[in-house]
Amino acid sequence: MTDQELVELAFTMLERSYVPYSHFPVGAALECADGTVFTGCNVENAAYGSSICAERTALVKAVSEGHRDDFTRIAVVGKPNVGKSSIINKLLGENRVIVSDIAGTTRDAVDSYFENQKGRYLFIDTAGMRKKSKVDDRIEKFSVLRATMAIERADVCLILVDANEGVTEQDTKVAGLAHEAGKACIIVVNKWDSIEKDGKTMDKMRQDVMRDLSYMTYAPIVFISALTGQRVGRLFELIRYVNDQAAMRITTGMLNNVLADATARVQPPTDKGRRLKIYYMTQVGIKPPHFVCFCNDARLFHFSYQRYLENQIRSTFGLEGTPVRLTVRQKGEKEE
Ligand SMILES: Nc1nc2c(ncn2[C@@H]2O[C@H](COP(=O)(O)OP(=O)(O)OP(=O)(O)O)[C@@H](O)[C@H]2O)c(=O)[nH]1
Ligand SMILES: [Mg+2]
Repeated sequence: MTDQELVELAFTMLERSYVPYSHFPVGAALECADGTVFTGCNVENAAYGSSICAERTALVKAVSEGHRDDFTRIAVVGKPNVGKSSIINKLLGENRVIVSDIAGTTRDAVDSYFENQKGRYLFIDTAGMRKKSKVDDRIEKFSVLRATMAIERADVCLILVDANEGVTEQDTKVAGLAHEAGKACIIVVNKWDSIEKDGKTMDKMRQDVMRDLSYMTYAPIVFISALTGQRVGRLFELIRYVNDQAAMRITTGMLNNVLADATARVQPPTDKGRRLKIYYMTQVGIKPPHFVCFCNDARLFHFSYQRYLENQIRSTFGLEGTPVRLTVRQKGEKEE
């Protein structure tokens, strides 16, 4: 495909709007009339960016990226205009993806590979998830689908929240997708520069976030500004940290020590004189860490006791930033 054909294709796609384009070439470059160059865009984003930045004067070029497996994959998710693209540009130290105050600037997932002394990263910029409305039902569906696909591909999700608005319904939805997918997560409160603060603002907001995303209290919360760059650099270490935590393997011996302590401290529940007995526990998977508990009667293993065990495991081993899975098996049940 020639560059000219690519440009044509990109604009045709734009006019049709909202068809899943993920199979189109990534690695396009865009040069705006003012000389700003964006690299690593996909065609659609480049074309859209050019229509914002200049009157269809973009130079769009396809570059094949090839397969790169040893990169930590990070999905940057959140509602339109929260600053997803801005954060990626700041992390990469260059204008890799297109930023504007028009909600819906990023139209499809855009991959940016990046390497520094801390590691190798693939940042996936995503289309912001929009508010549900009857008129835009189709758009809503696609933005959810796209975010879901990006989350599926990722090792770590950066869940963006706007400091001006706090956690909104859409944020809860995005965070829920990442949690359900079992991905390591970091909650990133962006636009920290733009709110009035006193000594208590950060603690207050941290508490609000933990209350609103109560199923995700394992996720670290950071307060940054993609505009000024405040604390953005810390994300590299944090990404590596939560990714390592999600890949942690705990030996059966260590797990059963925790189990013995936990059951001695808080007795397992009983029902009609029958007490839950947990025989042993073992880890069967990583990313997220997955534990299987063998017991005498799964019906006695109430959710609250599972939660208690999970907390005991977390307080011993950390597992920060990652959800965990706990499967209960009754003795006699077949192992898969
Ligand atoms: N004050 C302030 N503005 C920011 C910050 N980060 C981003 N912005 C602005 O917010 C607007 C949206 O930024 P984008 O990075 O395009 O947001 P996005 O989440 O990628 O948006 P979509 O691609 O439309 O979903 C732009 O005008 C940015 O300059 C920040 O930390 N502080
Ligand atoms: Mg964007």
